[in-house]
Amino acid sequence: MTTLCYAKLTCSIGIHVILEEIGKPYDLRVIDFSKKEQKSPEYLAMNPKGKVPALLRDDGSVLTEFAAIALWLSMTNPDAKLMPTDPEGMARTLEALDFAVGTLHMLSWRMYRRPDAYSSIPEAQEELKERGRDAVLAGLDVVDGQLAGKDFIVGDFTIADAALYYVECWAADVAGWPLPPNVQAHFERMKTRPSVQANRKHEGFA
Ligand SMILES: N[C@@H](CCC(=O)N[C@@H](CS)C(=O)NCC(=O)O)C(=O)O
Repeated sequence: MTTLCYAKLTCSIGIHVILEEIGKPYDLRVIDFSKKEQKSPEYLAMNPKGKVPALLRDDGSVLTEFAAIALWLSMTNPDAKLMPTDPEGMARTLEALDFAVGTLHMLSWRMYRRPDAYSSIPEAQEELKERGRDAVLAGLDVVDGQLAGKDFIVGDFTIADAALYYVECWAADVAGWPLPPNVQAHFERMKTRPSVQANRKHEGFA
């Protein structure tokens, strides 16, 4: 059965939401970061990147990287309609997904959350945290403009909304930052979806 390697409060939240949207049976393999399980020999043998998400597929192969996993799941489950099929809709979905994963997460949130990955100097780490927070908030302002008058980032719900959701969850639930109004409305809308509720239950956000 398809197995998602998942760790608490990580970007694997977004893939969990996508699997719930698809509604087919899957397993969650929880990787405990507090025990550094992502760097254990067993995990590295399966995913040498030592990161989540990783998707173990029915044929035994492993797929990594949020965008690749999300795209593969959407294309192999067309009935779930998680990705537009027209070129413009596809491009806009990837544009929004890459902004969430590549810019808001990897370039911005990571700097706020893991300043130690960039510097061992305490003063520099403080500055990195500030810059990371400012970059996430500036990016969410851009998304706020894109969401004006819309329920989802591109037409109906897509894999890009699942990516945006995990960033919203980090900003609002983890960091406690106020979200801009359209982003806040999107976050609330996401929380009404059974897929997101299943993840929030799993994460302990009742
Ligand atoms: N580029 C990867 C990033 C994955 C990533 O950074 N995952 C983090 C959790 S959000 C992780 O596994 N970190 C563990 C570590 O660095 O030890 C993707 O898009 O999936």
